[in-house]
Amino acid sequence: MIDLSPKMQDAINLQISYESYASNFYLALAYWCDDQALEGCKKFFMRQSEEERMHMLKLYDYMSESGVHPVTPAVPQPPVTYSGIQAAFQKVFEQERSVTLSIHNLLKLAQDENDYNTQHFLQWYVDEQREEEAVIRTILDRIKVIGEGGQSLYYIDKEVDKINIQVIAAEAAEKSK
Ligand code: OFO
Repeated sequence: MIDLSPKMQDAINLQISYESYASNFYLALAYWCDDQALEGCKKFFMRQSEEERMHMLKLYDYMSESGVHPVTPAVPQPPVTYSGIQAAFQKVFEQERSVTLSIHNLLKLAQDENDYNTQHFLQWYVDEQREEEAVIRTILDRIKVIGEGGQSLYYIDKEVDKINIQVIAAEAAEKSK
């Protein structure tokens, strides 16, 4: 049984709400892409939405293992529309940066409390955030190179689809280790 302080329980519950929001944020974005006929981007965000849900569920399980009942959060409304695909990915980058910050704050709390189990548990999230930010940076760089006018949306969508396939392959390789 893991011993979680009341402060740590609250902080993990807050992180549950962030992961839950992230899952809905990506779901809404996937269907904005659907409206724009951006199939590759839609697939990318649908997978990301599933991943965020899995991140949330990992936190539920961690709380539950420690004998604490996790709180299922009310989730704020994510954005419904964007001015363009570059603005959408820029928003994604900001979203991921804010989650990275909250994971780092959680880790700092675990260190301050000498909670070694939670420090170890959170390392997975630290790595995950680093990888997610790197993927989004790559996409933003490619959008800058391709440009956003005329037929470039078609090429951006193809690039994002390609990157999505690479992410899925990398995850499968990681799981088979
Ligand atoms: Fe939960 O991985 Fe990003 O936000």
